[in-house]
Amino acid sequence: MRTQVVIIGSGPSGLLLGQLLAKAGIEAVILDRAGKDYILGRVRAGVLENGTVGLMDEAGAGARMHVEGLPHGGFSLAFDGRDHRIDLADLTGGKGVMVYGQTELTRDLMQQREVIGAKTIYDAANVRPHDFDGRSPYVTYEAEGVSHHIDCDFIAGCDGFHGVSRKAVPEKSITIFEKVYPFGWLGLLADVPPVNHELIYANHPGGFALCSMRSESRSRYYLQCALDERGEDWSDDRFWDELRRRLPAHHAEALVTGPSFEKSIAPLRSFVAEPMRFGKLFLVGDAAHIVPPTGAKGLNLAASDVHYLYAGLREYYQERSSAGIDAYSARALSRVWKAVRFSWWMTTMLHRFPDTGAFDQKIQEAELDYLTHSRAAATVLAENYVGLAY
Ligand code: RFL
Ligand code: PHB
Repeated sequence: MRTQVVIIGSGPSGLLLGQLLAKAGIEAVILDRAGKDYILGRVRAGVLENGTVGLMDEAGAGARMHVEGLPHGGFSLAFDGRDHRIDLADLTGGKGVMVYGQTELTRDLMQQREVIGAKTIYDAANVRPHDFDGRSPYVTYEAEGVSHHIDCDFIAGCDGFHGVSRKAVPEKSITIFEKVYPFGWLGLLADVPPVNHELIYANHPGGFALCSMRSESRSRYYLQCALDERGEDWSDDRFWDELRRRLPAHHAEALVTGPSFEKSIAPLRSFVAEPMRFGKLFLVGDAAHIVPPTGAKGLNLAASDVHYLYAGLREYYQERSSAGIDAYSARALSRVWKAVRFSWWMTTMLHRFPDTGAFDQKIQEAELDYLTHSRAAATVLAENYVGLAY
């Protein structure tokens, strides 16, 4: 088989790239080691920047998001028993974010891919990129015990943090930057109305808490937890009690609880692999970088990578110019590092670290106080939260 671009990974970055390339008349085959239901069963991000919304529209997959997504013009920082609203719209000249689950975004992209009849191979085993440093790259995989081989012009590694693309690059050609945080997030999903119409990021002596949502009737809540804790140790009652404790009293009283249908723990890390291009192989999204979820940037960074790569590939095929693909890594990384910094800063400001001393605690309190009393400081937060320009 031959195609123009092989995309490894059918998560949001692979699907978005595939859809945009198809719109530009560029043929791509997507390979994923998992099945469709497994991919759609993963509960992850929930906040989309305007740029991500725009790319979904450009991909022809934005219709349901505009009906069911919840546009938000602000969020709350809760500390010291009180709420402090960050008015995103006022601080950024009318911008905001869209609350729409990654699962739904992925479902919409998969559906559009079916509509246009583009090829996706699920449950592909032993997917391997080859010869991306040479002239004739190709990808091999196995399906139902049979080996396959796809020749292509380019390979897009959209296969997430644990994927095969980054690992296929010789160690000496790649530089890794990493920071692991000494805690995780315990997430819970339940069909109860959200405690507040906007998100609440809470800093509390007992640890960080986040109140988010998926719809008017489905809530997504998170609690900072120790790394050695297990989801099974947290009954629903224990989770709700702890969440109430970490919220200002008026929210704690208003919290509607109910049975959860998803509960999982995610470790927090910052990770960047440089560069993001190796000959004809491009790393995209989580395959190249991970951020702690505190800034809601993971999925949005995957989308901005796709934007730069798509622009480069379109230029290559339509204008016979390699300028865009040559600039891909530098362009993407420049935006990635700003989001890595923002996510690290939000994480540092809002969580309790096991080794936080009295001095660090005072600095955290001063930072939150400054942020909620200085328009200049709040503007810096808002501008990053809604997403920096591409
Ligand atoms: P994905 O979504 O991980 O998709 C990668 C796809 O590649 C496939 N794959 C392979 N296919 C073939 N061969 C292989 N060897 C393969 N290895 C993997 C996988 O099956 C999968 O389908 O990466 P992508 O597309 O770059 O998208 C990135 C986003 O998913 C990610 O940035 C966010 O979800 C990160 N993230 C969060 N981001 C936020 O903005 N807010 C959040 O609340 C949030 N929560 C999370 C998260 C990521 C988590 N992870 C990675 C475990 C919570 C969790 C638990
Ligand atoms: C979510 O809704 O899952 C969510 C929202 C904001 C974040 C992280 C996760 O910062």
